[in-house]
Amino acid sequence: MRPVPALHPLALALLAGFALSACGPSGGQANASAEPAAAPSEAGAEAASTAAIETREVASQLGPITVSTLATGLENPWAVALLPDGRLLVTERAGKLRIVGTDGQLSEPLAGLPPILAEGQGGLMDVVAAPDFATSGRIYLGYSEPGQGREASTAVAHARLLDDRIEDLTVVFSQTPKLETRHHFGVRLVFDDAGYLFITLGDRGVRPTSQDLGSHMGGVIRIFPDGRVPEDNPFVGRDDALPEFWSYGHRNQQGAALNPWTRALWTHEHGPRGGDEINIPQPGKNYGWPIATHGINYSGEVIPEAQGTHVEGTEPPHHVWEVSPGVSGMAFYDHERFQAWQGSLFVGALAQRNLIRLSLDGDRITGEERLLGELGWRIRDVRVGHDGAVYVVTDEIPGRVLKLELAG
Ligand SMILES: [Ca+2]
Repeated sequence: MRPVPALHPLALALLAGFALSACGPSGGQANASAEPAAAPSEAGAEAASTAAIETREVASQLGPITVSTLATGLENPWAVALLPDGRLLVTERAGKLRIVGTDGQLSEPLAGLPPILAEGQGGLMDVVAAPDFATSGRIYLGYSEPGQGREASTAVAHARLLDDRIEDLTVVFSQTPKLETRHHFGVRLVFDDAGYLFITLGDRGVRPTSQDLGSHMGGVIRIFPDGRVPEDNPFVGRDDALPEFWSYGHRNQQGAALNPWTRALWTHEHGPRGGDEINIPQPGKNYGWPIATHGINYSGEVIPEAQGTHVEGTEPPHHVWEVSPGVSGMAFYDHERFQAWQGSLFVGALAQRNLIRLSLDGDRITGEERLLGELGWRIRDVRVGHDGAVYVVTDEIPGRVLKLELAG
């Protein structure tokens, strides 16, 4: 069992001021603002006296988009999962998991989480509902798991979701070896139609590990939902490789989704300075990092291991941004509600502070539009809801859960 962590003073302040910005239209709850640094144009002083959902309209190529703030006051929210019953699950990197109820109420942090190393880029990251959530109540969490001393790794666990806690937590994957670095943990979780669980990882800031099949770093992992390794994984039976690998040579993958039309896994990854990529990972293939990259180091120096943008034996990216948006979160739009968005791929941008909408023709990317830029927020995650709305979280303090609907 994990001891209940002491609340950070900031968290206490936030909680004290938090009365749920997200009541329904008839909700009468008073709302003390949880936005100490809000600009005058934001909720600011008005938020202290309003209980309604805050909405605004932004322009786009396909017409105005209504942006509703469903929750605010969050600490670096990282992922939003849409549950079949209409509730939302939201992670905060600091190690909290909350429910946004169908009445718009934001819950207190749920109890029962595993030990989480919330430092640097690590913390509680992804959350998804299991494919059989409606009957099992099971969710999957991706997070950084502390080890001995300063060591940590990315790990994945499932648990049963109750109203105020999670129960029966079981770790199904733990990246090996554990390292002392505090960045490039990945991680996104995707189930395919056959029920396999894909886990996207990062290189933990130790570049050569991405080419080392003896360490999970830089891999796309494929396992059964209970952690067992499928016999048909590409490296099963090889002495020099861990059997959980699906593909390798990735840098830091914070976006992944199942293409709803081809049913294939798509992922994206951060380049260093330049060279953010989309890949369609194939079994056993090498996606090149760090020997093949379109990017250079943040210092302006070349990557020491890099041999060029394309290297024999490695797969070129399906799509590359020569200037890095800082990609995080990925969602295909396949819903009848907003026909104009049908066939789009949404990707969040952290560094460039907007939401990317890519147009697709089959697998081919034919166009790009940037949304929400005027709001100035780092976009950490994007998902399409069962209601056809697009849900986004902002990597800020206070961070928000946003709902996007195309007007008209
Ligand atoms: Ca690559």
